[in-house]
Amino acid sequence: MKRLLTGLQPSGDLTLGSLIGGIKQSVAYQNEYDSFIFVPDLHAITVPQDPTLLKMRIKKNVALYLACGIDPEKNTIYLQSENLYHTNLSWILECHTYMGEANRMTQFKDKSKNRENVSVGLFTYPILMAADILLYDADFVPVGIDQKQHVELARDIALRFNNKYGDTFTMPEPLIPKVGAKIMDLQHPTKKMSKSDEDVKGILFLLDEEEVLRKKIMAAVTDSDNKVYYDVEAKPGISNLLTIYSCLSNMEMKEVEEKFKDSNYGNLKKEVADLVVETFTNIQKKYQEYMSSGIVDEVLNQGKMKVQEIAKQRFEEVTKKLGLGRY
Ligand code: AQP
Repeated sequence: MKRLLTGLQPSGDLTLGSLIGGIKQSVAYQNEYDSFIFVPDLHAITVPQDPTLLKMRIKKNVALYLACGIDPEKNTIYLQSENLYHTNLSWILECHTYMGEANRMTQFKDKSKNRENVSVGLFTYPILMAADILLYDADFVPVGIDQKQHVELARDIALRFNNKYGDTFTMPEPLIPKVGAKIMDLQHPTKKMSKSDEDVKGILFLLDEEEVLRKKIMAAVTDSDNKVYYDVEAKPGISNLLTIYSCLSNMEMKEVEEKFKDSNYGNLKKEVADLVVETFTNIQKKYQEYMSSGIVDEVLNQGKMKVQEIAKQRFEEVTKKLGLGRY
């Protein structure tokens, strides 16, 4: 069975973008693939974090994975920092990555913009992501379009390593949704909706209350021609709302455009808000149940044992090939 792997960093509360770009794809494929989903807490500390909030978000992430439909019977669920092989392998991969390759990562350029004291960890983050993927022989990695480049870097490093030391790593492939590969900020529709942005007016958090969700959607930035159709260049705000509707209703974009072709912007926003509220309310109910049960620790304990065993074997194979150690 092919393996699929995904993770959503607890750098902020999960958003509609996290749901559509990451979790939804894993849910859709969990019957077909051996699915791994983890909490990349080591990635979160590439930018400053409040330790109390971070600890809280780790649990919230897992409860939200389950509430969004990740089945613990069909998925291996684990916490990155509980398996030290991720960072150990990352170092080895760093030593097989060229500066030029790392320098090309556009997400680093975006995330380091307007930020003081950027950490080296933020720069090398894609290499840790390569270790996350290559440690477990992942065949597929569901990602939004912004992370495609990171999966390609993992492929390049894997190929280089395999060529030099013999067949070791599986070549991963990015799985990018046809629609919704980039959900945009409602206030800045040419910018990705990101969970750690300080201005939260354009971000739909999975745990936002109904009133807040409706307010944010009704205030979404659009344009002035009052015609509803999909055109990302000319109408980024409206196209984003249509994308959200298409992803949450599972309707093709053509059908969504047809449905709203005679609507004004107010009606479109109201229908998007209704659908978002319905989706999020269901998730929130389940989330509360999972948070108050012991299931989060249960699944993380099970996942930890399983992945440590797999990672140990892979890491020992790698160190042997490199000539590290005494035996
Ligand atoms: N807005 C989005 N649209 C589509 N996909 C998205 N993803 C995140 N936001 C969107 C996808 O979700 C997966 C997990 O991403 P992540 O949380 O580990 O990292 P990220 O891409 O850095 O997400 P954020 O929200 O932008 O986090 P911060 O603010 O901390 O940088 C990935 O596949 C991602 O593409």
